[in-house]
Amino acid sequence: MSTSAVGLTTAQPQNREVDAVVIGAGFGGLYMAHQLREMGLTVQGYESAPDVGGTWYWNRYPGARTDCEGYYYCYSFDPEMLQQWNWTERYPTQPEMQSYFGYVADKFDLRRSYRFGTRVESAVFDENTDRWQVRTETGEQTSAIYLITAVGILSAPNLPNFPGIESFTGPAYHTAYWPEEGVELAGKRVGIIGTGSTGVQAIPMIAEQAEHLTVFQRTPNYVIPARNRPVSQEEMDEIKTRYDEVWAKVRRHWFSFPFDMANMLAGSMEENERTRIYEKAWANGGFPFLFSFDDLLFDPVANESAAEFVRGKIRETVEDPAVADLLSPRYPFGAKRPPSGTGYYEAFNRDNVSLLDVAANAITEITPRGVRLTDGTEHEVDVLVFATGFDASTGAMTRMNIVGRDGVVLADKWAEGPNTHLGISTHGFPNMFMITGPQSPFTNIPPCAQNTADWIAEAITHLRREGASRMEATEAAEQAWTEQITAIAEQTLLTAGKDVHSWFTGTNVEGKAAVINVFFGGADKYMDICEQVAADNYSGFEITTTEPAYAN
Ligand code: NA7
Repeated sequence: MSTSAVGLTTAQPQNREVDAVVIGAGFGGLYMAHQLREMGLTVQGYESAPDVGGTWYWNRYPGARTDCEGYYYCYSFDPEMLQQWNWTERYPTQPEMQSYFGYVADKFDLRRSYRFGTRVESAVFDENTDRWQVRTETGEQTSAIYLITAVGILSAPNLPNFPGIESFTGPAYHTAYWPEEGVELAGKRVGIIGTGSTGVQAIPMIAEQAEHLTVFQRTPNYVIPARNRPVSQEEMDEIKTRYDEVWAKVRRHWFSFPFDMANMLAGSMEENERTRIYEKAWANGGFPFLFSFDDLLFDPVANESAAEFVRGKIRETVEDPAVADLLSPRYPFGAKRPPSGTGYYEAFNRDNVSLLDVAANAITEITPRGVRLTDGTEHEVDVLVFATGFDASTGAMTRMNIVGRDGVVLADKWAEGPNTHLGISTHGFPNMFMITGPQSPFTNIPPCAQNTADWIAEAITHLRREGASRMEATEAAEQAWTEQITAIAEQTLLTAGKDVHSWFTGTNVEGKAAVINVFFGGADKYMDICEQVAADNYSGFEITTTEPAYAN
């Protein structure tokens, strides 16, 4: 097969052969497709959304915006792009992210390699040909040597199985499938279930539009004020002069942020001084609050100081003490991913917002007119919003029918939790590479996704150079990686709230295996490990050099 054709147009015939199939047109997939094309491989991309953007295509709910600042929540691979693109707000909105993806896709002519509005139904490894047979829901079939999944950590929506959910007579939406044309909320009684990062962004916006908003809260969150603001051209121009430094810092940071570590410990600091530092971080806003001290995620005393600081802010902001108490988390700060909010706690001071505790008084059913709780009360709403999160990390992978060697189905293999080497490869699934896969770090995603795509591109180059037909994680390596990520997570407080539903541990989805899904050793260390593995001739991977499946 020729590898000289670069990219495929959407007019290609069915049942064709390509070098690589890339699933997903978000940060990971788009860059992977670009890289593979640059290497001279033929690429077919599939994306279920009608256009590029991945999670940013789908999440159009009111208030949807990034929690990371735009200037480092983006690609860094192209210096020209960094100089051309201007962010207009500190935390870009969904439409601004969508424009950014459109800009990137246009610049590198990436759409021609994708089939949009096309969901992959199955990918089956054919051991006779060493090729993946990929089938879409539209019946299209493509075979590829390499299968790269870039399906996102948080992309498979979680809709809890509430009895009676089908009976609701009004419009109901999961936030991840918010209609493009928007939803008319004015004059409506709206109910929202869920107060994670999504609910936290949506609640103040919906409260401004709806006649009444009822918030069904199961677990409160530690919400840090985002302090969003416009970014002036002067500020953008200044940022552009120091992008090299920005990316160098990102590479060295635990969560891929362009910040230095605090070099301060809250656990041993005198209280007044500690409070002064928290106040400063609170005024600055956003994720950096989490990094105001280096021990917040490790030392229970330090952690409680941050937790109590936030609880104090909630008491200061929320006028009704009972509501403030209900909004105050009791689990360790960071055990659930802390959201950034704009006017979140303030929204609960509005006359048209009410907060219900569905931990103490759980939702028993959705009725035709609203939501019924354990105490029998029915809360009537005209519109129901499910901000109930995602079957994170593994969901988007296991919902596809991926079948590896010996007929092993990925969903079965991972029934008790995922096991991978580096979050990139799993034993029994040769030449399948995952970007932001389970057991990879949860960080500022774009830099990490880009880094992993680079790693995969290098690995594929290595395979082709060696004339190798298969590469997959060894069983021993993935067992070691699984043990390592579990041990690391247990050293942090991120898993300390064992009773807290969290997508970090799979406990947010009913019936899902409760295991740690994320590498919490730091994105910087993770990238070091990946580099070392490559330098060690891909240690932990089995590379088979049999009859090549392609002519080089
Ligand atoms: P999250 O953070 O998983 O939040 C989901 C919310 O939905 C959370 O408040 C849940 O309560 C609530 N939920 C889920 N199931 C139920 C049931 N059965 N009853 C009541 N409440 C329920 O998802 P998000 O979309 O907000 O954010 C996901 C990530 O996207 C975020 O971390 C960012 O990285 C971007 P719970 O806390 O489980 O008690």
